[in-house]
Amino acid sequence: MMGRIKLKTILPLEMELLLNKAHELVLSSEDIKIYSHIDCDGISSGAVLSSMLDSLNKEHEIEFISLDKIDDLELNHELTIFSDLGSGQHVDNLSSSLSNILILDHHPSVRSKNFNKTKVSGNFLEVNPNFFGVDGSTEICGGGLCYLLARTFGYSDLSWLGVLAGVGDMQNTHTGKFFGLNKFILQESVNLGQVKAFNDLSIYGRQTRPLFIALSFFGDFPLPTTNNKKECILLLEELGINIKDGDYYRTLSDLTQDEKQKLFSELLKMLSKEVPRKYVKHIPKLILGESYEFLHEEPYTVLRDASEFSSAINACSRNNNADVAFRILKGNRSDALDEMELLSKNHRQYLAQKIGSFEDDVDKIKHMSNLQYFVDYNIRSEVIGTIASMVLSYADWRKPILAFTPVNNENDTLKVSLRCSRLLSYEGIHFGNIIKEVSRKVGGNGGGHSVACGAYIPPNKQDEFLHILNLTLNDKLNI
Ligand SMILES: [Mn+2]
Repeated sequence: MMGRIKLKTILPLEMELLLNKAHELVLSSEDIKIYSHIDCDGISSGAVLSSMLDSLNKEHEIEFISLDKIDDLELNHELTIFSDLGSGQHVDNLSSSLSNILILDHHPSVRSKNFNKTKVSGNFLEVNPNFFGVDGSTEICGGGLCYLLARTFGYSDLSWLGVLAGVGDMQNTHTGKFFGLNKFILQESVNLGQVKAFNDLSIYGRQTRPLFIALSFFGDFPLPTTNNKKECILLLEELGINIKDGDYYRTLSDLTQDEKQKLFSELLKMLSKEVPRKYVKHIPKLILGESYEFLHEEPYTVLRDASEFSSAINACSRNNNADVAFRILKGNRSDALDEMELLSKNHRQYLAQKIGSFEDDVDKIKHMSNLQYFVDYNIRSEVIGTIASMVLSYADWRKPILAFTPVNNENDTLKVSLRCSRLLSYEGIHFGNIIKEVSRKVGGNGGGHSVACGAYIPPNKQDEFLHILNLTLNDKLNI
């Protein structure tokens, strides 16, 4: 299925040398602290590093943090590792002669490759793929980098975590599959029999959601089936696809190849009707993609499918329980799993309740010429992006949607999340880069992916931010 890749053909030599230095630094340290990002990629990164250090019998502590906490850290361990964060921050300012610093991050760095380390006390090692022409948004994520380090110690069995991290970080979103170093890591986990990779319909909920429900959430823009389970049941009946098998509702993973083919053709027809002709060529990318199954996990659980697994991890982290996800990633399949189920259930209920308010009142969404937005101070900032994605299905898919909510009760910072249909990005627009520029202009900071990104801005700058963004998008949105 996959063309074989040799690591040495895709891993730049300089990066390999840096990883070897990182290897030495870890080996020579006895007292280690890890700070990792509090999202799926960051928690997976932490799980890789912690498992690696366990195997090496190295004392270590781990903490999952958000980016705004970094400036206030005090480093007092022999070695401090920053994973999935650190590059975008001036952690070099935190250095002290007591602590060496290792950064394993794939985000754009505030430093250059040839950063002058003379002002830094102690060792300072930054492993960042972007320094070496490897794209940190599509070719490797934080978890992947941590895996490459673990691999230098021979721990190939952690490769599945690199796959999960990549999915969680949306590294495969644009093309529907992994390539570069991500593909290499995938290949290793496939060879070990940990992961099965296959092309499939990209309908979320492959293992755990009844198909007719999964289908009702499908689509980058509203379809007759969107948020309409009755229509979904009718559609499946028309296609001759049974909804149930005995007493059980069938999931996408139960469908035969023939049934999937029928559903694919139907979705292709439905979606193509909804978009301007020049976008029709992109439609298959919205319906099909590579999917990843963890073969050591039970079928019909959220752990079996990589995108369901990463959502469950996000449900933990967004409810301040990164530790639960971390324990599961390190192998706990008992109490942590129960906790995750409960968190996921509460998370879904919370989302449903918040979305309900948009069903009742579509006027909550305000429209400008090139964008649409809503402000809801009752939505927790950790989930505002998730809600924005869901609200997009009630809004105009031709424009991005933005959502505003305060970061905390002090009301000193406003969080903005932006989401849009992938179709917009296929024509070359990258909202992560745009929001970075615009937020900077109003004294904030931001960034992210082409179709999912965000920013933090001063609370009194909302209107100015919207105005500048709207202007910036003139001539860019030509859908
Ligand atoms: Mn990441």
